[in-house]
Amino acid sequence: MPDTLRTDLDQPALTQAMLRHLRSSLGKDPEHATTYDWRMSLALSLRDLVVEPWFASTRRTYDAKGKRVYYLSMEFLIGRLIEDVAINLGVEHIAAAALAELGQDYDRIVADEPDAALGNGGLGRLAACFLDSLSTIGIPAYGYGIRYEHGLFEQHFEDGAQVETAEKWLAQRHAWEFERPEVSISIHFGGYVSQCGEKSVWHSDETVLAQAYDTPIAGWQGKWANTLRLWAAKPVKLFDLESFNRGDYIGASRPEALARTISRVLYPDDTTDTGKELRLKQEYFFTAASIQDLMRRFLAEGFEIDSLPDHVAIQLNDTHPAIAGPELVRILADEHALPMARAIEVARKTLAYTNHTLLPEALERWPEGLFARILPRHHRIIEIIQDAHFAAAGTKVTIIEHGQVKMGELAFVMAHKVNGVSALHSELVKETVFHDLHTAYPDRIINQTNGITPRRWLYSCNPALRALIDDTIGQGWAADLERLSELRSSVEDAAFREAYRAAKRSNKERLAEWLKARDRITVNPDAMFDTQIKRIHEYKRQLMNILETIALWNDIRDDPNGDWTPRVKIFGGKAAPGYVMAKSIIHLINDVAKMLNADPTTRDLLQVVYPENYNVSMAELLIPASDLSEQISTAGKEASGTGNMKLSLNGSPTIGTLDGANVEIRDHVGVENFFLFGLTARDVTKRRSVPGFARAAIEASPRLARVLGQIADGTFSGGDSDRYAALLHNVWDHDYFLVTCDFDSYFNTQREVDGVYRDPEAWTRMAALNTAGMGWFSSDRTIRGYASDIWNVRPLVV
Ligand code: Z15
Repeated sequence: MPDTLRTDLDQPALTQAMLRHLRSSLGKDPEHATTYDWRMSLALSLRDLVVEPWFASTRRTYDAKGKRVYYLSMEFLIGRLIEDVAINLGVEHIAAAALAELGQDYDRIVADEPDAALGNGGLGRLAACFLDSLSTIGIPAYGYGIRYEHGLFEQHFEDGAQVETAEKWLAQRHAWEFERPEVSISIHFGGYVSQCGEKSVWHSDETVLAQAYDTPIAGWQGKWANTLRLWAAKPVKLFDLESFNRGDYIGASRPEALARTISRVLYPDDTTDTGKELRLKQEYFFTAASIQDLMRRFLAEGFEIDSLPDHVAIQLNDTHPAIAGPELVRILADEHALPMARAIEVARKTLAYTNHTLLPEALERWPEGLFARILPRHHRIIEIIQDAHFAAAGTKVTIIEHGQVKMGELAFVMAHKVNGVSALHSELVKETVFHDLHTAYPDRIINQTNGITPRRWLYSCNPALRALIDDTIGQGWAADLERLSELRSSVEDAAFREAYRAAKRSNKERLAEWLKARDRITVNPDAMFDTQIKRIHEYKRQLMNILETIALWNDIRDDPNGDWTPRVKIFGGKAAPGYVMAKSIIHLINDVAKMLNADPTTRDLLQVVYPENYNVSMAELLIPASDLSEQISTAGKEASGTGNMKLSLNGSPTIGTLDGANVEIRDHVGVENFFLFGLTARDVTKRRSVPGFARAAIEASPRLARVLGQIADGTFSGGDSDRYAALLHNVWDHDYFLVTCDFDSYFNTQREVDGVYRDPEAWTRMAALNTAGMGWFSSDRTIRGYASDIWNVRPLVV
C-alpha cells in the first residue's frame, strides 16, 4: 500500500468519484443535484484521498514508537476546507476541471462551504495554522478541542450597531469529520471525595459523555496527516421514558438538553474572561476527555507509566486547559497509584503552557467555592500542588489566593516550559505577569514567535502573487518559505515590479467585485486600500484609526483641491456581545462611514468600508487586496498578532507600533519598509502615571480636539449628542490605551504613507520587500521551534 498521496488521480477519476458520492452519499442524480449536493460530493471525494496517508501516518507513528504531541485548545478557527485540502493534495486544477465537466463552477462550490468558526480570533486561528504545519512537517500530533454546535456568532449591523445571531454550521452535514460513537468517554462533575485509607475516591454526582469526532488534517503534498479530535457532549441517558409515560414530554428530554449544553456554543469573548460556570465545565469536559483518551493510547502501547514524558507531549493553548495539570495528577496518583510527588513530577515533564496575553482581564480565575463544588478532587490536588511548589521553590507565589483559583499560576507551576508568542511579549511575561514565578524558575519561560501557514495565507488565497513567485524563484517555497528572500534581487527589476503591481491590482478588483455583489458598495481599485481587520478591542485602537479618518476628512474639506492620496479605509471585526465600549466603537465607525461616503466633495478621496461578519473566508479575500496594514495597538498590549504577518506577506507594508511581533516583522522586512510611530511599551507605562495626560494631549492637538468636538456635537449621529458621551468621557478622562498621546504621531506617519504611495515604484519596492522578508514567519518555523525546544520530538517525514 502506498504510504503517501496517490499522484495518479486524474480528472476522470475525480469526476467518477463525485458522481458516485452524489448517488450513494447524497442520494441524488446529477439532474436534481443542488450546489450543496455538488459541494458535498466534492468534499467527500477529497476526504477519500486523505484517508490513505492518514492511515499510513498512524501506522508509521505506531511502528516508530514515536512520541506524540497533543495540542489542547478551546478554539480551532479552521475556516473552509475544500480549497485547503485540494491545494495540499495538489489536485485543485483537477477539481476545477472535474466540476466544469459536470457543468459546475468551482469557485461557486468552494464559496458554498460554511466556515468552521470554532474560535474567536488570533488564538484559535494560530491553532489551525499549527495543525497545518504539524502535518506538513510530519510530527505525529492530535489537536483536541470542542465540537461546538454553534461557532462564533454572526455579526449584523442594524443602523450601524452590531447585533448577533447564532451561527449554525452544523445545520448541514459536516463533510470532513468521522463520527466515532465507540469513542465515548465519561466525564464527571460535582459530588464529594472520600478517604479510603491512603486512597482518595471521588464520588461525582453528574456524568456526561464526551463523544469523539475526527477530522483528518493533511499536510503539504499529502505526505502526512494528523487528527483533529473534537468532543461533543452527550447524555448518559438519552431519554427519560418514565417522565414521558407520565405525560411530561419536556421533562423527558431534559437530561439530553442539559448534557448537550456543554458543547452547545463557543464563548464569544476574546482576551476577556467572563468567569461563567458553564465555561469551567467546558474546559474540564474537553481536557479530561482528551487526557483519558491519550492515556488509553499510551497504555495500549505497553509502556511503563513513569515513561509518559518520553512518549507524550501535551501543549496547553493558553490557560483554558490548565485543569490538565491536576487531572493528569489525579489519574497518575488516584488511578495508577503513583506517589503524589512522583505524579506531579511526571505530569510536569509532560505538560507545557503557552501564554497569549498580558491583559489581566484575560487571565482566568475561578471563585474557589464554585471550583470546589464542580471539581472537588481537583481542588484538593491543587492545594497539594501548591504545597509542593512552596517547598521546592521557596516562593510566596500562590495558586489559590483570596478565595480564587488562579489558572495562570496553575498552568505555569505544572509546566516544564512556558512560552510567550513574540520576543517582546516573552520578555514582558518575565517582567510582569509571571515576574515572581520567573525568579523562582528562571529557565522555564522561553519564546516561540508565532507564525502563519503559507499554504492558506499566500499560496491559496493569493493565486496571482503565487504565480508571480513561481515564475520568479520557481516552486517549492510553500513549504520552505525563507526562499522568498530570493525575490529581493528582483525588486530592482522594473518588469517584476510591474507584474507585482498587476497581481495586487487584480486582487483589489476581485475584492471590489465582491463588495459590489454582496453589499452594493463601490470602491475604486486605484485608491489605497488601508486595512484594519481583527477583533474590536480598545487596546487594538480601532478608535484611533477612525479619529484619524475624521481628521483627514476635515483637512480635505478645508482644502478640497489639495494633493490628496485617495484611500479606502477598510475595517473588519467583531466585538464580544457584552463589550459595551467595543460596540460603541463599531457604531462610531459605521456612523462616520455613512457621513463620509455621502460627502460628494470627499468621497472619491476618502471612503470607509466596514463589511459585516468578518471571518476567515473574508480575511482570505481582504488580505491579498490590501495595500496598508494597520497594526496600531498600544505598545505592550498585543502579545504577537498574526494578521500583521498575513498582510505583510501579501505585500501590505505596516503602519504600526513597536508591539508584539511588529518588532520582529520590522527587523525582517527592513526598518525602511515599515511605518513606525508611537510610544514604546516603556513610554506607555511612564505616560500613564502622568496625571491628566489625556487632557494635556488633546489640548496640544487642535486636530484631535476638533474631531472630538464633532463627535460630541452629534455631527456623525444625526445631531444626537448623547450617543458617544461615554466613549468621549473615556477618551478625555481615562484613555488607558493612550489614543490621545499617539494620535499626532499616527496622523503624521499616515501623511508619510500618502507620500510614498503617490510614487508607485517606491511603493511597489516596499510592498515586494515585505513579501520577500517574511519567510521566517511561516508557522513551520514556529512548530520546529516547539518541537526542538519544548516537545523534544522529531519529524517522521523529511
Ligand atoms: C486571543 O485571540 C489571543 C490571546 C488570548 O489570551 C486570547 Cl483568550 C485570545 C491572541 C492575542 O491577542 C494575539 O496577540 C496573538 O497573536 C494570538 O492570541 C496568538 O498567539
